[in-house]
Amino acid sequence: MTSLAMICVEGNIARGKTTCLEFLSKATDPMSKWRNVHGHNPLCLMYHDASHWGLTLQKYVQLTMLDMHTRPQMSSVRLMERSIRSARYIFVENLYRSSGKMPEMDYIVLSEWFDWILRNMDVSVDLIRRCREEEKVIPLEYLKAIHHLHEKWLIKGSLFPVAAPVLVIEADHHMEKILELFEQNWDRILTPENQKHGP
Ligand code: TTP
Ligand code: MG
Repeated sequence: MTSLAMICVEGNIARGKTTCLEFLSKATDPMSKWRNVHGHNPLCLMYHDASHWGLTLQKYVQLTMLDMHTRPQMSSVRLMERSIRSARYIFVENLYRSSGKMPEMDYIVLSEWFDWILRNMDVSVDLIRRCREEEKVIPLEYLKAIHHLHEKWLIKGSLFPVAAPVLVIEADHHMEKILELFEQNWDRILTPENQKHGP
């Protein structure tokens, strides 16, 4: 099998990940699946009652992420919006620890699944590209909590293992400038010397 570069785009909610990836026409947005699984909307249910539906949503997010990490493809670069790690390290962590809305048992079950996947499946990553946001435009506590978890995980390295080098692209500009920065960094994103890191 030819070697495949695996790149995940991380960053706070509504910071332009989808727009950047659509611009490059290289990745699909997983969110449509979280809003419609056989006519049900687990994302909407989670926002209405996180204690009850958080586990359901995060189990489904984990499945869609695993599918995206492992799906066979011809191209030598796999570019993903988000990853199985940010679902676990940011959103599950926030539901359980920061907002306290997820029961401990749900957290443990999700974590056991996540740890099993890391041990038994190839979800390795070669590069993480992260949008950094301007704090003053984040009005909600939720976005702040999500932001701080990204900082702790990807920048300070104090939360969970970082699975790959992190390339930070400033996202506190208007969208045209962000797309320009994204294009400027495209060669760096695709450099073959990006080594696989684990886990
Ligand atoms: P994001 O992908 O972070 O948000 P986005 O697509 O709006 O961002 P961008 O403009 O940069 O493309 O998350 C989409 C929604 O899903 C958001 O409401 C947060 C939620 N979500 C969870 O609840 N759990 C998860 O594990 C993930 C990954 C997202
Ligand atoms: Mg998006």
